[in-house]
Amino acid sequence: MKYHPILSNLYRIRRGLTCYLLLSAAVASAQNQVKKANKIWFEQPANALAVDSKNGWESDPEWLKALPIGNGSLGAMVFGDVNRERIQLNEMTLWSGSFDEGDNPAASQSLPKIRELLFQGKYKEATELTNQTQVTKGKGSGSGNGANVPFGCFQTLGDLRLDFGTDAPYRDYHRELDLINGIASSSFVQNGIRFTREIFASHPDQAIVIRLTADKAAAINVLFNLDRPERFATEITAFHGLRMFGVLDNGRGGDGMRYETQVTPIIDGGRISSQTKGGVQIEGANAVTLIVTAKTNYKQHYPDYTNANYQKEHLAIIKSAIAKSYATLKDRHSRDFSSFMKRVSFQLENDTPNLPTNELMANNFRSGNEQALYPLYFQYGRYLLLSSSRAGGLPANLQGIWANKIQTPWNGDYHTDINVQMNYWPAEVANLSESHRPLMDLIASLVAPGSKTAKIQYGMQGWALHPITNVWGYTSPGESASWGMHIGAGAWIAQHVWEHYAFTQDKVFLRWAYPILKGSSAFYLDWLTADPKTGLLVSGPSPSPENSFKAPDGSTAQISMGPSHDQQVIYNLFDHTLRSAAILGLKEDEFLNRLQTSKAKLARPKIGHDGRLMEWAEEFEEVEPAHRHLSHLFALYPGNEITVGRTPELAKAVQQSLEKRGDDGVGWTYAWKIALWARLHQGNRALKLLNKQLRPTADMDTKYDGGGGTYYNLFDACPPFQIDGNFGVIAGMAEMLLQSHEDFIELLPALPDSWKAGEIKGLMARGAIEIDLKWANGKLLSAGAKAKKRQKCQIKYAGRLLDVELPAGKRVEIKI
Ligand code: FUC
Repeated sequence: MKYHPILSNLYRIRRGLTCYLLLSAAVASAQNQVKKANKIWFEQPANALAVDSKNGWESDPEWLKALPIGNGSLGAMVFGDVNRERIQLNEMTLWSGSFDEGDNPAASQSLPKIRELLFQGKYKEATELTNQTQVTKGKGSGSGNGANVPFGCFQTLGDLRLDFGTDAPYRDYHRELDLINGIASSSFVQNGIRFTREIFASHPDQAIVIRLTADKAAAINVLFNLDRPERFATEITAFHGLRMFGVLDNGRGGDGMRYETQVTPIIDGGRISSQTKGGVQIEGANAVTLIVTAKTNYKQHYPDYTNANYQKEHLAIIKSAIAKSYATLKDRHSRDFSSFMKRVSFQLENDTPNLPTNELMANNFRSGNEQALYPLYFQYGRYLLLSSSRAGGLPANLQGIWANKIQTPWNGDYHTDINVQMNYWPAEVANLSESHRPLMDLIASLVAPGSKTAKIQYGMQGWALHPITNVWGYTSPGESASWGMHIGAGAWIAQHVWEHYAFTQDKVFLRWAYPILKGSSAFYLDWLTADPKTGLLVSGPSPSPENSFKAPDGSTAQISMGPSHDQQVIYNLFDHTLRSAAILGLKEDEFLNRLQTSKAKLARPKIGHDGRLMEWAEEFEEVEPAHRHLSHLFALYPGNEITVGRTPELAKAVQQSLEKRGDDGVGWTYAWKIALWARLHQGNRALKLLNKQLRPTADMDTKYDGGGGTYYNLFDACPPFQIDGNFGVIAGMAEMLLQSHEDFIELLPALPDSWKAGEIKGLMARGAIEIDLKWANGKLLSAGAKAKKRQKCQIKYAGRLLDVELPAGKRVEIKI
């Protein structure tokens, strides 16, 4: 085709321009790719005005679109809304209730009778007597609604609201959560001005820091105030800010925990035009920094949980934070946060364009293979653990550190019959060992009240724990035999002490923690009783967590003698206590000898006639064959007594049980099933469950089955929101790529077919060994190992076992 010279020139210019545009688009997209990896991002705000926290959980769906930040002590949900922003606040220790004397001194008298009845098959009578004599004599958890009983409830600290005094339209909206640096931000153009907001929760400075900026001078006008659904007052502070304070219910109609939170503004240009206890108005600023701090008068110390110095400590935090520039605060925070997050990197072959997170979720729902989503979800789980669990603080509770209500579901407590343990399954393998420490401290803090429970309730030595605990050292049974008698909780939670050692090889820690293991073992040595039929030692009365069966006397029962779960966790504890004593070079004594003998006499897992691993000592008919709990499969995961290689028959029985349980459940059930299938080396099945859990949901109604799914902001839906699913899923993903629960480290033990190529760096194996892996076409390309201490170990891949010698602190290429 011929063009007029002018046209032809124009054509060339246009072609050049197109090429240039295409090229620059490609460069920009590559830059975006880098920029947006490890970021959760959306193109819409969460609606801060839809409801407020006064209206209760069910009516606050936008909260599940907000983005979480936290420093293990302070947490916040950031809506990213434009004209009226809501930042819902939490402080980790903020609990109603108080210490409760819930143990029952009359319990021990009836214990032998209950055991006799159970051994005789009289379940109905045994259950009645248990409910009369063994359960807590207090109000227990308040049936999961304990805000106004002594058990108490983890509660919202309230809302910080920012009113920008305009309803003008906006465009180019973007909000994101940078998982590596721990910064949430939003940005948009309004009235021709680009506004940017950043917010982070700093661990080094113990403050939430908010930064409001604009690309035009004097453009920021904002009114901020604080409120809470109940029990609060506000006042102006000496720092031109606001203070909100109050006292919670101690569960007996009196004063409980005291709290205060302060917002301190630092303005660049402009002025504070009015200041009342109802709000502080800033006008015409170039930039604004808001420093949000909070403290309660709580101290984790039995029997007096009060810290009288909390206000002084708070003031010191505020003074230190406001003395720093925004750049300094941000730099200190990013360096701290990213130093943990950067330990692990994870990519799968990813040819999908950069998409907002909700679109990645939708893609995965359609294809079951959105390769960009899995690593993002994995890093998000690490992000959530780091944000809700930092050394020196309390452990992540049922909702981590994020709760928007006065009555948080199940009190936002520490459920010790799966949930709090699951929270910490990824801690070591995902290279966040320091985040495991708050759990160690919680366990240590339960020794004193748990010893009281063991003594008063059962007349036994050591310390005992049942299926729930709180910040007030609750160790008594729950309020019903059906679930509240779960006595395996102590042994189960103590597994974490051993795992922390196994991964870190920290002997100083083990020496510190040994009394925890010894005290728990001492309790079970007294607690176990000989089964008159077999002579073997069994635990009971105790349920297999929350499950029911049809008893021989025709009743529907939960408690029995020797439920498999108890037997397994107690075996696990005895084994770890004995191993720890040997590592610490402790001399054999009466206690250790008794432990050795009792371990050998414990009733062990049995296979039923249908090939399944038995959940109870007898083959009872189940009430709910697909029940959400998988407690009797503990020995495969998170335990290691059953393995595919060492105990193939038992592993087959676990598989049979899993098949029968089906692929359904609530959020944390999916998580557990992913890990179990991974331990069975069935990566495709694990991925199937992962995809089921990643299906988008907005359902907030409490479910006991037929639940699961993932909310818009990637929080786990039990439902309702429960963070154990987030943590358990990533622990399961780690098991798909690396296992170290036997005497060797296994690489890519359960890689799904569709994860053809990828790379993960920084996962931890037991023995304090950091592993990196790269694979393509489903085959390992390269692997590296870096050990903390010089050691010999065995590494396995595709059935081959390699002996390797690792130097201390140096990466070694593994040729396998
Ligand atoms: C256990 C589970 C429930 C829920 C609750 C917090 O009771 O059985 O599904 O997760 O804990």
